Amino acid sequence: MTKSVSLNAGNGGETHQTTDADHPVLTTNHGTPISDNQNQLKAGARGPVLLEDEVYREKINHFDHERIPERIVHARGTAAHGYFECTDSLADITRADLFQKRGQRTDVFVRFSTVAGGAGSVDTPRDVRGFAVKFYTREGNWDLVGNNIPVFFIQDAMKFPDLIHAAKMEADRGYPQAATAHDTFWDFISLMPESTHMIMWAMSDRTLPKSFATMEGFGIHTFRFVNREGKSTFVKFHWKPKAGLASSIWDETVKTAGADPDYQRRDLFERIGRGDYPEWDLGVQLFDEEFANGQPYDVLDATKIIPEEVLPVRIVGKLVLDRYPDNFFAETEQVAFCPSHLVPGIDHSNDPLLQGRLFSYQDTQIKRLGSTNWHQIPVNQAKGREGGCPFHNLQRDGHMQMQSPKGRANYEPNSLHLAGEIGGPREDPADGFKTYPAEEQGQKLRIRAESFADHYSQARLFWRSMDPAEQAHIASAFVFELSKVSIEHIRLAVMANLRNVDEELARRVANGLAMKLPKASAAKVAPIDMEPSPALRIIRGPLEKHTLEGRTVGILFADGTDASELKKVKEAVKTAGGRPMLIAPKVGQVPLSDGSTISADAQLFGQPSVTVDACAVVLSDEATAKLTKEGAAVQWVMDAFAHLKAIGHNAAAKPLLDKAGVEPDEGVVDLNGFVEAAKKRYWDREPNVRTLA
Ligand code: HDE
Repeated sequence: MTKSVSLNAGNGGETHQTTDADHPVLTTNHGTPISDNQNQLKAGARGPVLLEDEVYREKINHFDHERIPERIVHARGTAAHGYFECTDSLADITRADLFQKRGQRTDVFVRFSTVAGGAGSVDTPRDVRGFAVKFYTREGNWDLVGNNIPVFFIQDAMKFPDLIHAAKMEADRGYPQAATAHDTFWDFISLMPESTHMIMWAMSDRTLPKSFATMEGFGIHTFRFVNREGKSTFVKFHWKPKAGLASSIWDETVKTAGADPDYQRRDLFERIGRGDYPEWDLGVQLFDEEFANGQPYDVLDATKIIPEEVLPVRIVGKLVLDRYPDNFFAETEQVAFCPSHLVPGIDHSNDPLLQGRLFSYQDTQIKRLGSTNWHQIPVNQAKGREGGCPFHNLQRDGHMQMQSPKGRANYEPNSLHLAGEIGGPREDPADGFKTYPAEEQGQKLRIRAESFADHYSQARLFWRSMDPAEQAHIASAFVFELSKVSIEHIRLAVMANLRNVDEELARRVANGLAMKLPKASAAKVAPIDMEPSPALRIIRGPLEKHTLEGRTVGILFADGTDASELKKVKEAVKTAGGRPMLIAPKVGQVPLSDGSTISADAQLFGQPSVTVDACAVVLSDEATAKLTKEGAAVQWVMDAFAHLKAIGHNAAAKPLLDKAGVEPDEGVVDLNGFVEAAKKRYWDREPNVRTLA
């Protein structure tokens, strides 16, 4: 029903809403049309408010209950719809529906998140990112709940509450929010040598992804594929970003948090909005028992990778995110993932971290969403076989039951169908999900396998595989984080562990802290030198991409800027696939050299250069003279230089660059060479702009 609403709804409470369009009539939750949405019901114009006002009570009551518990971890996130397309059939390896036919598409919903911060924290702390994918396959929902780092801090789920308590805000003071640089986190890490490999990743640029679209994803654990003949193959899952791997610089990410706390969710939203859909290849590492037994680590240990150079990643599909949710709460908040949600053809391994997760997620969803019926929330519903009901079973009732199943038979076996009544669904022994019948035997023990005991070889592998620029970032991150640790013995214990990773790393950290190196901690298993894996690099690694596609170029201009120069840069950026963003001291109509005016996309003070990938400065002599006295403009250029971005400028802008301390190098160019230069960061500049450990 639609009707136009009147300007002064009810008897007072003026509003300035437009009334010319047709709007649906505002009603209560129970459908009663509302005549006045501005005023409570009162006894007289200046009298007391009446308790009988159901319209007000319902509205405020619903509002009071708007918040649900935030996720205990991964509270802050954003999500998108899309599809998975099989590009290489795995029909011989798994019977999972989504991998059968080349070209076959499966709908997905993907949520990205930070781990430690609350829902209202920022997007760009140093933190692991969640990469959770719900595949709505024709044989049920499969949740691949992964991260952007292929290993984890702990080997056994028993330690998860301890890890998270140590990482989150300290119990007595309620801070720091979304940060690992504090005593309790490092205390825990220092006492858990098994966390050493993951902490190397956490201190690397991997925890500073530039955007969700430019990070890898990993299923982490070893899973099983099972084919139609019941044969099992072990599998590890990898998501490889089409936009390439790109991270931020620590100083940049800290400033981004202030400039735009929503930087990464905005980026995802805007990419999808402009049709620049984030895309990943899905790769698998497939192996058998014999391969597993031949490795110098246990494939069931989630603190270990299988280097890609040892076992190549085979690309079997692609993931495209092409639709933003209509409503953040209904979809992104209410989506609920469970690693225990499998489909025929995919099964778990005995990884004790994975096994522990199988219980935790269903448990937390019931708490968070308030009912065992959370699977009926649209974003969580199995879409099921074409034309069919999304799910059929005999589970009944519970809070917020949305279905009204027909018939008497809510038990099985039953024979009511013989009496012409509804008999209900039945199991399918031929095609239903079957657990892989792995042989198991042994005593019941609380024990860690001896094969999990090497905590340092892969941490060393990671360090030795890094580009020198990345090594400097890692050492500096340790120095920064440990500088925030106030208890000396914790710092020493961390350094004692680092000596088992690499003596030079430990020395650089000790130098950065101006502390003496302690003795190495006792390593249960002496680390070995594994062959370095260049695939682990971001900088100068196989997935680093020099491009403007998907990237934003900030163009700083002002009153009097040469109109043709401005137009030329803007067009050149567009032609190269980039997104030009015009930034000026005032956003309205900015007069240019030829008498025309143009509006800016953003104001200088609100759009610091940390928010863009490359920078152009196109100014007139007069504007430059003014802006050299404007802190925000000087800082804009100074940060662009310090964050190793390309800076293209016209001759008139040069004094601003000088004021900002910009020194000539191959990334500082005139406007003609700018677009080519803008496609990358200038890592070689870094030693000139900051002291690294
Ligand atoms: Fe999670 N994790 N986790 N986790 N996890 C949750 O489930 C848990 C682990 C991951 O966008 C919670 O719905 C345990 C590894 C992601 O909604 C909770 C253990 C990996 C998300 C939970 C782990 C992850 C979660 C909190 C140790 C990478 C966000 C809210 C055994 C493979 C999903 C929720 C989303 C969320 C438990 C370790 C990834 C409490 C017990 C390893 C991406 O159930």
